[in-house]
Amino acid sequence: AEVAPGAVHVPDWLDGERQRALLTACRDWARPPAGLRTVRTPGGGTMTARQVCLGWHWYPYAYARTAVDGDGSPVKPFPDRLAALGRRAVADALGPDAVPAAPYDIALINFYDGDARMGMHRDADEKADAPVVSLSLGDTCVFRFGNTETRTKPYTDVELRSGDLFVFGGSSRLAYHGVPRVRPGTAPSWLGLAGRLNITLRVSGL
Ligand code: MD5
Ligand code: FE
Repeated sequence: AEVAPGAVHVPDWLDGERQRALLTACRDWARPPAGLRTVRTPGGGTMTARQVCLGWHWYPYAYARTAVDGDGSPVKPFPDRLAALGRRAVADALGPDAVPAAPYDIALINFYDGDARMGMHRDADEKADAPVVSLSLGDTCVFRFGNTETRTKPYTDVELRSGDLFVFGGSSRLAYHGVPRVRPGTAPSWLGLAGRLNITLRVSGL
């Protein structure tokens, strides 16, 4: 379903086997060194979703090659199979002509427990305008897709469930968005995940 120009939601894009395989890989990537961390914001706050990065390490508001706000270790490599997954996601959601020439080279993996949230923000730290690919695992969340001008209305709330794909391209690439709530206990029982996990694939342009 196209929520806005270039913003396409594809429910149930990942089958159960792929969801389980991705979850296993995410648990592995979350281990030290350069593993899961709490992100501290410049104002002295902390993000409630914890994060691990592959390829490039994101910190507010830039990218580095080491976990500069974690243990300082080199960031884990970005696997080729995630680049292939990113291309396939864009082709399925937006069509083959929308697949970027530059390879996907960043994964940001956010872990949400039952009361984690993500405030309204824009993703503007990449130097490329390639579509962002978002994959959800575990608990359902309310995803708030906003506008390019303000953090406030108008916005559209969409429920993202385990296995869903969302691609943000075109004029939606720089829209404000956030996760106002997670619905605890809604993950499929066969997945074995308490909480929600979101993987975004990005082109750094770096
Ligand atoms: C999440 N993550 O569910 C979301 C999914 C983040 C983040 O927001 O920055 O890690 S990615 C949503 C996204 C990316 C780029 C553009 C737009 C949404 N958008 O225009 O709405 O953890
Ligand atoms: Fe974002």
